[in-house]
Amino acid sequence: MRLLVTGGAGFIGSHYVRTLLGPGYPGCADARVTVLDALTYAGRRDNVPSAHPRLEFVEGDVCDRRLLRELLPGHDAVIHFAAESHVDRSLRSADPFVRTNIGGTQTLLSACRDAGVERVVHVSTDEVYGSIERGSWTEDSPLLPNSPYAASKAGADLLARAYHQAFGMDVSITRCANNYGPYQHPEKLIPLFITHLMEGLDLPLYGDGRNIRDWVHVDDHCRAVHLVLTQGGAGEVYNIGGGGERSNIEVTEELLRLCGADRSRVRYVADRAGHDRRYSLDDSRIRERLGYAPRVGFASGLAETVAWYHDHADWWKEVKHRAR
Ligand code: NAD
Ligand code: TDX
Repeated sequence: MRLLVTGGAGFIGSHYVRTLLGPGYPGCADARVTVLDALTYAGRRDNVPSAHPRLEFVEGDVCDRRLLRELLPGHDAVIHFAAESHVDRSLRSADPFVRTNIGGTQTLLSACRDAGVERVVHVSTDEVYGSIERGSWTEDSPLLPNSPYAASKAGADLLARAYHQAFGMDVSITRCANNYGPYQHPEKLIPLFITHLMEGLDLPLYGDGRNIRDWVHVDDHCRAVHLVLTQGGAGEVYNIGGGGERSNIEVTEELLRLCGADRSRVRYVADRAGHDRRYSLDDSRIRERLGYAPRVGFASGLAETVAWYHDHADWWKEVKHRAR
């Protein structure tokens, strides 16, 4: 099997690639991987091996139709992780989000169709559904995004759906909850707070800190994406949950405990514009049809993540200070 992984130098894409080239996934021990990544502020070449007999790394843009035309032939499937991924950045400037998330997805889908690469997994997010006070979103819930990031991902989802409906392409869509784990950019809540604690800085908690997210370890997310790649239905959408709903203040308190700090380090700051109150997914479809269940408990996953950032200060310092 030969796979093209877009965004394979980012947090989740690189975890998927390292797993494919390392321990592997069932039935994919010999998979050859092409990573296509533009190496924006969020991507790092050394998040994946510098040389590996089954890896080809291409620095390039998913909006580059000519490059895709050259690259795609010979691949069996595409796993599309590449995106602008941070909500706060999308509130400051939405243009790169529309360009990469909507424009890039359209260019990729169209190039796949031209090249006869019909199997595509489009990696999306629970944020496309918007906020939910009670209950959980199913795959049939309406898309009601509340940030430019979420709106751009919803647009990409609709394009992915349309390529299946209109052209019969074998496209599946995944919508996962909040990820955490090693190699996550320190702009996101968990690594930002871990690294701030290590640097002696206060923790900026937005609003009243009671917004709720469901946390999924990146290893569980990637395993679910791979299940969808190998067993998912054409045109199907799969929610991926973690069973770990927590308020931001609860996550913060757990991080303070793991890092040996106290609540005096928390600083309540102005709320994020349009801040979604709660995300919650009903992921019974992927559990019942594909046998998915998260394996990493939040307490142990978070403790391992804190330990990883403690052991990899060179990695995050470079990433954190380059992004400013
Ligand atoms: P990330 O920001 O860490 O990585 C994104 C990668 O895409 C980077 O390597 C970047 O260089 C690359 N990229 C950006 N623009 C590109 C372009 N135009 N062409 C080629 N490459 C480009 O993001 P992440 O957290 O790893 O998220 C990966 C995917 O998973 C995204 O599609 C995101 O929407 C989705 N997702 C993320 C989460 C989460 O909690 N992080 C949850 C659910 C879904
Ligand atoms: O400094 C902060 N203070 C704070 O209170 C930051 C960065 C975040 N927060 C809050 C906002 C959210 O309620 O923490 C929560 C998590 O924030 P982020 O880490 O920015 O994640 P979120 O906005 O929930 O989006 C994430 O999950 C879904 C990813 O960034 C998306 O790519 C993914 O689609």
